Amino acid sequence: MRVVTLSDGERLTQADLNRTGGTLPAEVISSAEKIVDEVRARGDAAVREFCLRFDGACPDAFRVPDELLAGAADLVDPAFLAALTRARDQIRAFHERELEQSWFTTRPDGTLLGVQVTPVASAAVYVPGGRAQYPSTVLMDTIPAKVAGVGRVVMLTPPQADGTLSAYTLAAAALAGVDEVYAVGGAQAIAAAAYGTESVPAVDKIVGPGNAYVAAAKRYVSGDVGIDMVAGPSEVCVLADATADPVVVAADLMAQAEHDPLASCYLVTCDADLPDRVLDAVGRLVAQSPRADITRASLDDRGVVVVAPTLEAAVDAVNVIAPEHLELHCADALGLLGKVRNAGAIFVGAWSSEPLGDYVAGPNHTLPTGGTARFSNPLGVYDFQKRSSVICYTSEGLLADAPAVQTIAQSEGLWAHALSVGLRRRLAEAGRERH
Ligand code: HSO
Ligand code: ZN
Repeated sequence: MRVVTLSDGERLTQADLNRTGGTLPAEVISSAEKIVDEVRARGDAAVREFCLRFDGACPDAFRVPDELLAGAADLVDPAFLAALTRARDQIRAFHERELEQSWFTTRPDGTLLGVQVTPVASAAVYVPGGRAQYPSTVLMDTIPAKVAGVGRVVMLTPPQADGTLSAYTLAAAALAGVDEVYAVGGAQAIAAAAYGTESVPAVDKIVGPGNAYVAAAKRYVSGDVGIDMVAGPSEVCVLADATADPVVVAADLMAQAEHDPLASCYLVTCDADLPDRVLDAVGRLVAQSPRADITRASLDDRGVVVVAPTLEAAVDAVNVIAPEHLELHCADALGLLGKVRNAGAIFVGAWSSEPLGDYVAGPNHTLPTGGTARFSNPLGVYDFQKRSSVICYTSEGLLADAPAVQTIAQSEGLWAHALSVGLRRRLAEAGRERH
């Protein structure tokens, strides 16, 4: 891990961070866009070609039969099913609290104003295949859609080498309430969900993580279809003072590093002795990890230790990093919470291990990465809900507001705007005289 030591009054800068993992290479962008264009033009035939080229296998029919989906739970370990059921119930209970309700208000003249909240009609959940196949992500991406009331939730995921899908992914899909599953992955899956093909339905919103091609394709189709975010590699930032347990901190950094050689781990501390103790512990623990190579690559190439002169300066550094996950290992962790401005998820206190949030706590684990926590949110029910403004005037309300409309319309030179309310104004005045 690279060490950055801040002097008094010095602030962490973006240049101090090794953040390149989220940038999409130009070749990836251009080939993802070509794939999308081909699928949009030629439908299933193009999807089939890309499936064979990239996955080496293509099922006869992309749609997984409902019987396979329904029967998947019988094929997996009962302990896994019980754990996933616990996770499902807690994720659902948390997300139910996010449901936004329609609201209406009336003015004294009877005019009704408000917001009508409606779920998107259909959504696609993209689930990566290969090394990064996570049943937990199936739950995290599907449950908020179902809680929002999305009628049709389809899941797209690349087939395994034999053309089938893993029973674990299918069991998670069934448990989460996915309506239809398609064994299609990559940029071709995003294109199919965005524009529709003979066998894959077009949807209104596409969510879920994926490789660089999937990310580039999502960015390309966004606008024609809604997307959640363009997710980059995973990140954790541990903010620790002298009370932190170096072995626990080491384990938590490694829990993120083992995801991906491109994952970024940050240790921010105001205790100059802590980093060496944490790195010693990492050295001992990593030797036992079956994922030692990935873990070391991530920590060596992308890990950054920030030593700040005070706790305040350390918190400021955290806000500059704006990490996907933040853990607070400090004496007054809860007291620091209000000082954290930028983080996707905040794990407060030493008991709050980040993997609790990955799997079972309830909040979503699809989170803003690469510093985008400055302006974006965890995936939530609100990603599947949209709002329509509602405006319902009475004649009294019209009479009250018409003069202002006419004045503004005149200044904008929009004659028919003034006419539209002017006509009604005369009708309302006539009605008023009749009473
Ligand atoms: N930490 C990952 C989510 C995950 N971890 C899935 C395990 N499985 C990104 O938030
Ligand atoms: Zn994780």
